[in-house]
Amino acid sequence: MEVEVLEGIFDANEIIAAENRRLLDEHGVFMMNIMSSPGAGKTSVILAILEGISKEYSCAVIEGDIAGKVDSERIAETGVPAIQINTGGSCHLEAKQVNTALKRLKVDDLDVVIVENVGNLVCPAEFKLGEDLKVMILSVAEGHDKPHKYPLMFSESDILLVNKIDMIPLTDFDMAKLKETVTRMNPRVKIFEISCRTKEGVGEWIAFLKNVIAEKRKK
Ligand SMILES: Nc1nc2c(ncn2[C@@H]2O[C@H](COP(=O)(O)OP(=O)(O)OP(=O)(O)O)[C@@H](O)[C@H]2O)c(=O)[nH]1
Ligand SMILES: [Mg+2]
Repeated sequence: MEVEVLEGIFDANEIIAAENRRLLDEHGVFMMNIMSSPGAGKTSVILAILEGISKEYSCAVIEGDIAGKVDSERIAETGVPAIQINTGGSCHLEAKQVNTALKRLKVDDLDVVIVENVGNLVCPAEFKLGEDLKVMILSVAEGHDKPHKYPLMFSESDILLVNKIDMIPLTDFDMAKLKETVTRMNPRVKIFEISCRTKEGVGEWIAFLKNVIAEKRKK
């Protein structure tokens, strides 16, 4: 009899990610995985998304953090259900944690699930969760050289949100250089320049997202 070998945690994770995907597809639910370094603006972007779509779609948020429930409390204040996962030291979310959260959230009542991954530019890029869309955020204060240092995150993401553009005058951030590097690494990536503070560019990003969600729900 042949013995099946799972190549460590990555294969095991992919099997559960595929199960998450099946569960979401069965119920026509769209799930996005939001990733960035700590403080680049994940929770701010999620609040902006909820403001833009939660009247039209029934949404829920899964918050991943090493500790605490600060972010899930910020989401819950808006009236949108939020589940906090504390990884207890691990620097990324895994598919099995998301699977547990999805079962608690009762996906048949939902249209959109937004996952805020743990703040980190390395590990979250390696673990599929079963998402429809991988969204990464880079804030301008982090510098335009980050794709050279964290290539997997930039090449795996479907969307790059360059956040905090209101702060550009205070930095030496070079948008043209960033875009050139990222599109060389990942020609299919779609880039939006936004500020969650001034709301510049946010409308364009939300309009794009609404189209992507509507496309999935048509299927
Ligand atoms: N100036 C400016 N500040 C912003 C912008 N977006 C977010 N911030 C601020 O940046 C800080 C971090 O934002 P969060 O949304 O909490 O970032 P996060 O990525 O969720 O942080 P962690 O969950 O801790 O990794 C907060 O003080 C926000 O108010 C922006 O576009 N411009
Ligand atoms: Mg956050």
